[in-house]
Amino acid sequence: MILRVILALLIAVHSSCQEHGAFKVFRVLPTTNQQLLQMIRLFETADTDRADFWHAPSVVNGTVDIMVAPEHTDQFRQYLEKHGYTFQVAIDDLHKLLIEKEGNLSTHSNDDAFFLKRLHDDVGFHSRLRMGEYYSYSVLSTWLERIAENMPDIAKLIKVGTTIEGRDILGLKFGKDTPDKKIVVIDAGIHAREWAAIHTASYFINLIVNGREEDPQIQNYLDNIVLYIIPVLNPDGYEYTRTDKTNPRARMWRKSRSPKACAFDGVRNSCCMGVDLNRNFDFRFSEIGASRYPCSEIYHGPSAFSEPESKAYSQFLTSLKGRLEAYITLHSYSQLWIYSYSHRKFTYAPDIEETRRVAAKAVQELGRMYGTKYRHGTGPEIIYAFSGGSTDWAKETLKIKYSYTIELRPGYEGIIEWNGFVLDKNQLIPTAKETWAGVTVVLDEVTNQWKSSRVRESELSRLRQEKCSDRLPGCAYWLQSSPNICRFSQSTMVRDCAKTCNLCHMIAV
Ligand code: 0X9
Ligand code: ZN
Repeated sequence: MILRVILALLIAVHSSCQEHGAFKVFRVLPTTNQQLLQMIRLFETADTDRADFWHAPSVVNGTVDIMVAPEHTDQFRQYLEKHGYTFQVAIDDLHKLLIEKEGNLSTHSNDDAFFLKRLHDDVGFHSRLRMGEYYSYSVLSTWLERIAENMPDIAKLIKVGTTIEGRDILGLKFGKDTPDKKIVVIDAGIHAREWAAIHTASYFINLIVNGREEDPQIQNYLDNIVLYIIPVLNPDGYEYTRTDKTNPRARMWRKSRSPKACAFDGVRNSCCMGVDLNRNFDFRFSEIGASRYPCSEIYHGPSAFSEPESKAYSQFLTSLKGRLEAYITLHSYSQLWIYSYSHRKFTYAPDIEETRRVAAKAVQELGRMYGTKYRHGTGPEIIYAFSGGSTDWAKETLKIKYSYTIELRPGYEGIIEWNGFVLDKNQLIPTAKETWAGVTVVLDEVTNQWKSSRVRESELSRLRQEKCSDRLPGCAYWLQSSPNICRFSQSTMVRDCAKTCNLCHMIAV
């Protein structure tokens, strides 16, 4: 019933209004359970073109941010009033705000040709990209390529896969790979409009490449772990958000750019492009917090891993199985450090205590820098439930120890100077810096655990060596007359001639 009312309302709104006024962002506060359920229903069924949820409904008295197109704002306001919602207009004219905050980004200083030339010509500086700016995917890709070409000792270019529009999903692999080292993967930009996350991942790359000589901590990571950074997982979507940067419809695109799919929503057949890639992973696919309607911004796609981007990424992560110790995916916004599982409250992996301990420490470190307040917890406990996300899939399938989703600035508690996805440019570098401070907690854990396991290993083998002796007196003679005996009869020789055969390490101490 509620669903039909909402649909009828949206259709009436659509047909009776013309393009006028401004895109607005409403901040709604569901104060009753019924209002919350109504908001959740709207979230799961609404056509992005009309009501685009920036911050999804979670709990009673928890804020919901909704971008509404100009032709629907009056009716949406009436709808909220009619149902007794508490609300305010958080952004009155999004188009104007985008011109103010991001409009100048298309000037010469960010021009592709200019930057590509600079990356080619500027000997010695090919690795340096000015931070605090947004770049096209082609500039970012060329930058990654230049780094790999010029610093083969520390970075290798990796290709995760190819998008539906044919772009390469690129990343860098840092640190010398040896089979015993642990691996950490960091990505960003699975959601196209979350530019602050893409900037943050780029900042990490810049920091490692250009800051490693002054920073022993970075050198320590390069020596002891293998770190992959993939700054834009959804480059088609990202490029789409850049096609018309001050037009909210383009700039606020979230999904991939897969071809149109259609579904009958009870009233009409609607067809739209794109899949929410963070609903397309094979973890309780389509169960909760995801939509089967292609026009929804949380459309999960026709089946798990139906999309080339998520499929390729899952294969890439799977290829690291066994050594992949931490996986961190950067999103915006809400200032949250989230761990598994997302589909149901109080549902955890067996190592939840450790997961929580490191998250708490990371949030504390992050906050130490500028006082930014983060909360940590599982999705349904601190934000909302959903399924089909990358970190849950990674946690369950690959048994990764530390699997985290980080929602960067801004939070959603204040409204002064709050612009949602349009993060003020002067907040970009501080956001990246504080996030790095949090991420280093995870990197330190992985590095230190690996180091101490190596110390333990060498200590054990010393002990074994000390305590190890031959059980039988004829060992030396047997080895002399049959030089391969230790290898060919290994189990017997471990038992009887461990010392002579140099097999002490195989004896449990
Ligand atoms: O909904 C998502 O895919 C993510 N949030 S975002 O606003 N960036 O779209 C992740 C949500 C975090 N996890 C849970 N809610 N469980
Ligand atoms: Zn996101």
